[in-house]
Amino acid sequence: MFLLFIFLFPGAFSVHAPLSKSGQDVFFRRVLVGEDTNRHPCSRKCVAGEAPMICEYDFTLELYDVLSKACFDCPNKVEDCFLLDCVPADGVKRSILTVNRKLPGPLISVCHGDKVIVNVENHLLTDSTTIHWHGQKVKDAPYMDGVPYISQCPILPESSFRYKFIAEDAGTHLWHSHIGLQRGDGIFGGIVVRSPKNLDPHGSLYDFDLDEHVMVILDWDHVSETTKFTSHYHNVGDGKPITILVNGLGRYYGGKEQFGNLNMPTARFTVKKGYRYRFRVINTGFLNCPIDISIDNHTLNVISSDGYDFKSTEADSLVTYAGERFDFILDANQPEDVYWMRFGGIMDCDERFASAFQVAKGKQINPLNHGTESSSKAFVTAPELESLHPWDESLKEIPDYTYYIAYDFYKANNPSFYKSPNYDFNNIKNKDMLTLTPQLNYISMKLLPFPIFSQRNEINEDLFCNETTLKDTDCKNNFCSCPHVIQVDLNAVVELFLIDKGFAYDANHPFHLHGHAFRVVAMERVGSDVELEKVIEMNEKGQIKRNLKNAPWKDTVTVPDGGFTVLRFHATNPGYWLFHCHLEFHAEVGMSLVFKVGQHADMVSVPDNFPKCGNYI
Ligand SMILES: *[C@@H]1O[C@H](CO)[C@@H](O)[C@H](O)[C@H]1NC(C)=O
Ligand SMILES: *[C@@H]1O[C@H](CO)[C@@H](O)[C@H](O)[C@H]1NC(C)=O
Ligand SMILES: [Cu+2]
Repeated sequence: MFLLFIFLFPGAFSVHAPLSKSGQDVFFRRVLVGEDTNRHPCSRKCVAGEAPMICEYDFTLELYDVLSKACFDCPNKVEDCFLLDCVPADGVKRSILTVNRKLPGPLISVCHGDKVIVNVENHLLTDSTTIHWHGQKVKDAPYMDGVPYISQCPILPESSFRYKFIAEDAGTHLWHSHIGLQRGDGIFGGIVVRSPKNLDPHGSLYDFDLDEHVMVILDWDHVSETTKFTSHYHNVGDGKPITILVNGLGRYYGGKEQFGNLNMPTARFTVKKGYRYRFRVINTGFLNCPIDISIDNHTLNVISSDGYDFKSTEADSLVTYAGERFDFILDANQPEDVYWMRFGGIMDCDERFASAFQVAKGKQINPLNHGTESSSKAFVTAPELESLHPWDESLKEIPDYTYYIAYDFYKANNPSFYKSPNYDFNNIKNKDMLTLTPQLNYISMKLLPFPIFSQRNEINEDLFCNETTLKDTDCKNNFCSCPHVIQVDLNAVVELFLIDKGFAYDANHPFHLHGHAFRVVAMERVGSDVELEKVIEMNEKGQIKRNLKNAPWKDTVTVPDGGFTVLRFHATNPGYWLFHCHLEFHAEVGMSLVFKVGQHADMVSVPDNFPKCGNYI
């Protein structure tokens, strides 16, 4: 639904004072008390040639609740909704997980090259955790990538872990828990890595780039994600969120019994007439609910995605998928007034907010289920966004590897959902109780019980699987689940075909690659469904049109249902890197695989005292 105002009030905007130049690394620590009013010293004007800072944050993970004691009279007294530690959400009480009793958690706002330190303290009582820095390649320290059983062991309850990485990837990013179902319950926040404005190719297009214009969007429900998950996979529950939150605020339009919640405050962004503002959008959705964003009486001048710039592209609306980030410029050129910003759920989003949304007219960027096959001028698809970054080897004519990764929801007798002989897949008479399994090349990912990067000396490669090792196994008819690892040589250029066969339902899977960004060179919808063989044939006959000139860089991308997206990445970061659907309900049932880039000898060594784990027999 439509949750925001833009206020065009003269003077109602703030500019941060640049910090004094220190000349050296300065060590700052975020004070927990009063952090809402005290900006972290690292959130500063970024100036070319200034020394990087060390930016430390404390993250305390806890079980928490919407409209807790800290909220006093919220929403009857709206100011109370903004008290420290009050999580108002959409005004419906439920159990949540938080970092520092905030939703979203703290924003990490730093300059390019700063060193980020995050002290994670896990007080989740029974859950372990890890935090992933989505968009940062952590090249110097791949064991800081925050993926359980790949880069590190889970951080146990009542334990702590200190993450350290260099903010080497400028742009709009996010951090989130990478374990189980914690992200959708609240363990997430934004990361903004700024470059000096005079080095930004779009620097002359905007006047302000403020932390208060960062927008974190999350689909939302009134039960915990675990409840939603078990009811979906073991019962008749759907996977549709009932509303969305923008910067932790929202309204539920669910009927009379919820009427009081129409008083809930929504996110508001203040701008001053006559100036141009850079907005940074982060979609951290966990369900299959892409969000279409538009602003009444304004256009969006979209300039970058996932930290990479492209030619500025003016549009009436912008679609974002889970895990994606987009930056746009808002020109406050309209009369002073309050304008709604509209967030339309355009897929498996609850009818109550999907139906309230009118399909935006005009030009749309990153549309759902469209590729370059459409000649409509109304759509700008990802490969048509013209990168401003120079041509590089990833766009060479012939890649070193081509992999086809085809997927769909399959009628697999998956022991996670069924049990033979009592209620095996074929015994289920009630169609509503049938759960199909999303798989990549008919394989469900099963991780090893120890982290394959940090404990790589313990790996027995015979346990890894892929299409080659399974060539004599009938995974179409027998459920296959194993550590799915694809090996590529260091510095190779890899072309990936992601094929959404689209026979089962109309779904949408945004894919995210760790450790690398990729170029989106092609995207096409073939039909309402498509077989892998058809796409291979199209490729072999030279029928696939690639943008090898200036395809945009991204790290998360959509694939049209019944079509494909073609990615190119230059495998320059040695390690084990997860590649997965960014919908939590899919990733957690195995819709992922791992790229092993280079050999163990190429990989960064792990600190001696790095935590270890594994089975005890
Ligand atoms: C916004 O656009 C609508 C529809 O074109 C128009 O009726 C309205 O007056 C505009 N609002 C302002 C404040 O200009
Ligand atoms: C499949 O896995 C095996 C065993 O780890 C490995 O030797 C082989 O290179 C892998 N194949 C591909 C295509 O990555
Ligand atoms: Cu998915």
